[in-house]
Amino acid sequence: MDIKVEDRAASDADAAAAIKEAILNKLIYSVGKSLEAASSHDWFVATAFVARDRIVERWLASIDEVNRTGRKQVYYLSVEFLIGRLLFDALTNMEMVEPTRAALFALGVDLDELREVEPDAALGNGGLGRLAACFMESLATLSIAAFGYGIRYDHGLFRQRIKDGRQLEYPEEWLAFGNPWEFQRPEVDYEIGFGGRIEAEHQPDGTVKHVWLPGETVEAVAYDTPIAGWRGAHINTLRLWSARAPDPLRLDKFNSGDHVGALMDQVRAESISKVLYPGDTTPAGQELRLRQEFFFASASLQDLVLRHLRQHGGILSLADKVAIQLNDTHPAIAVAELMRILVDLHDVPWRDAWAITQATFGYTNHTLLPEALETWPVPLMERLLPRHMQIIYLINAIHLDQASKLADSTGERLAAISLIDEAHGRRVRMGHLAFLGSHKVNGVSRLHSDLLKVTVFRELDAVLPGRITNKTNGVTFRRWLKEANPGLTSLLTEVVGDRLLDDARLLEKVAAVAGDAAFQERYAAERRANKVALAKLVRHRLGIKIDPDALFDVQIKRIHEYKRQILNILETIAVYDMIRAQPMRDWIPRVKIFSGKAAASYATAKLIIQLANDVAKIVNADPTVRGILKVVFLPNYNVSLAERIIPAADLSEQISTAGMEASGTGNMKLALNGALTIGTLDGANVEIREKVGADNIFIFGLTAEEVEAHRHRGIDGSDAINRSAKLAEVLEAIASGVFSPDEPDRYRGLVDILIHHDYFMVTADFESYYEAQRAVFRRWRDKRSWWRAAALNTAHMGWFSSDRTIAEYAKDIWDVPVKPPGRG
Ligand code: 7GP
Repeated sequence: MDIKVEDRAASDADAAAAIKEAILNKLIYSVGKSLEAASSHDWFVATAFVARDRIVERWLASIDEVNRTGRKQVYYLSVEFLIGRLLFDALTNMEMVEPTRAALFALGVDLDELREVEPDAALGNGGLGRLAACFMESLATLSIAAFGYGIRYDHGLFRQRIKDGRQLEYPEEWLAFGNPWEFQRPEVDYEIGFGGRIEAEHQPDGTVKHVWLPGETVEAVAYDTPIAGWRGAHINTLRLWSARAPDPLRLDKFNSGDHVGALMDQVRAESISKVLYPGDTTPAGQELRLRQEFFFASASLQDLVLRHLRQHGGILSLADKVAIQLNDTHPAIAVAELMRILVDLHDVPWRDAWAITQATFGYTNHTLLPEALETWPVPLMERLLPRHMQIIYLINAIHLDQASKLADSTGERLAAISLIDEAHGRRVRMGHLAFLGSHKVNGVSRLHSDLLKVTVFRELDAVLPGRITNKTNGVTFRRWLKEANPGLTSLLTEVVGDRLLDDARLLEKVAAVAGDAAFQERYAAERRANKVALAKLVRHRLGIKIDPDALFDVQIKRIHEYKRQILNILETIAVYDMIRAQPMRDWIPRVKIFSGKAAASYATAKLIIQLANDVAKIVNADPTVRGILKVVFLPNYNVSLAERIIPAADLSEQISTAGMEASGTGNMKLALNGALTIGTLDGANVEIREKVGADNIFIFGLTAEEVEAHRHRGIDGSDAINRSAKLAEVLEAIASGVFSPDEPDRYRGLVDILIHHDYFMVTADFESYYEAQRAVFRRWRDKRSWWRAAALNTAHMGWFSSDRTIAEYAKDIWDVPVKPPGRG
């Protein structure tokens, strides 16, 4: 053993001993438990506190440094932060995993067991929320001074259970046992107004000052979670707002015997931060949603303006020192709120205020789906936010006036770019407001950004050219490579060196060994270990036995018609039929793995879940396909489950209708971990193909342009079905109740949609998808070729690190410097 190694061993042992002491201390004095009485949860909390202490030391130093230098700060406003579990994020980025493992081991506790005890913070639905979480990590890693601002929902995304094949929703309770990562800041508390009236005060200089007198106020209280960057280089804050009533109860009512009525105001106020995405099918639900959005946008702006004034004195320098990114339209009301703060509260002239606002905001769009582009009824806005509605009218008047002076202006164009949609009962277009109030608007993949210019923002782009730009998404490799797949990460580190997570582009070096038999063997061995672990999980949760040597074919994401889980199910059934027809052929054993949640009110998506489960039931019970085909629907998809499935996936299903998936980020996580992609030319798949090479990805189906043309001709699926006997047979089986013998008509409606109203082009793409799957099989038979392709996927995915994405935002949108991570 050379001296250096000995030294390191000694210092590791010292580190472990120190952590052990610290954990014991926390267990006794902060958790209040003895060694003997401690539950796994107690050990988890004690360990989290130890990691948090280390983070806090650097956090305070980071805050101090930012204050001292007065450098520009980035504020990321998002109604979703899908952060998941934080223990391994904290330990990994503070480089404490191994000593902590050793320390706990010495105490008779298994770190991996503690990992499972932590609730999964599901403060988001899907891609948009997880992206915000990856961005927070990369912002800290690149030492950008940043805050994440969002809502501290008491209940995150619902817990999904599957009963008789159907999705049931249950409230999620991530806070039931407390949250060791956060700091409540009762002193950081802002008043948020709603309703009321506006007084116009005429000033001596002839101007009019508007004073908003809200009819109702709610308090926003801050809860801070420190977010550590890689190697603990810099620590930022995730500040989530919780709603409180100004008065905890009406004592007069209470004493007069109305015990429930006394709490009404409190219940009404606190409902704002009660649940993520309250159902908005009712007017009351819509109003609550708008209240949530204004609540967190206003609290965040009040907070950052106050910080700016303390640090820099005057409000006029705001745009030099502050960049605010709007994560989709949910925080878009912030544009009007900042104008109100500047004009009404700080007496900034309108034109200057507008220049500051535009220079400060950037807006990221995450979807082209028209139904997801928010609009609010004008009457609701007028009632809830009367002053903001006035401001929106004024912004709009100036905007339309300028546009009307352009040479090619038409009435049609003005109607299209107006902040008010007059065609659907007068609604405020929040996407347009975000667009106008920002200096840059970005899509999240190249294709998506290009499509923005010809679809939802076509007219605005014509009037305000150059504002739309692209920032292709990325994912943090600390979580999605190292934490999720430590075995593969060590192997890769051997090849590229231990700066892998500092500079993801180093992964390119893996390409040189991708064809090497010895390397492939080790790569495959890591995959197999992950598949064995997933098989164990499936067995444990569902009682289904799956073969780790089968091809794991994985589709994990929200359930939505455009994501086309149904296409995957149709192919499954087609293959199932073929195997039954010729059971003795040399079939490739395959496990189809589905996981994902459907929005509670989205009936078709829920029916698709049921179909997947019904098919699973029939297939898994059929002795003819035993050992060849299994179908698994893993309930309650969340970040932690993704961390288990992704490293075990062989094939990644990214099969959305082209032109509909803004980017996708699961596609990146899976390819990074060496799954080969089967996908359409949609979202970031296009760029993934460019990076990994067309030979190492299975592309099929209509392009976005072809989908457009096809839809123009009509969306009846009959022709496609008539051309494919396989497809016709599969649809007939589903429609006639083969998979729902207890209710033969269950899927007739679903099949009718495919036949007569196939907006998502399932039937049009079926044959080409089916053929692509056969190409997958052929490649799988040639294991050398498969593993080479898998390794090349890993090698070429470095560009999809969220460090790269964030560095681009920093340079092109926020104008802040980045400091790449690394030792020293
Ligand atoms: C998602 C997009 O569907 C996905 O393609 C993208 O990768 C992700 O955002 C991150 O950019 N959108 C949402 O999650 C969402 O809620 C509605 O969009 C606003």
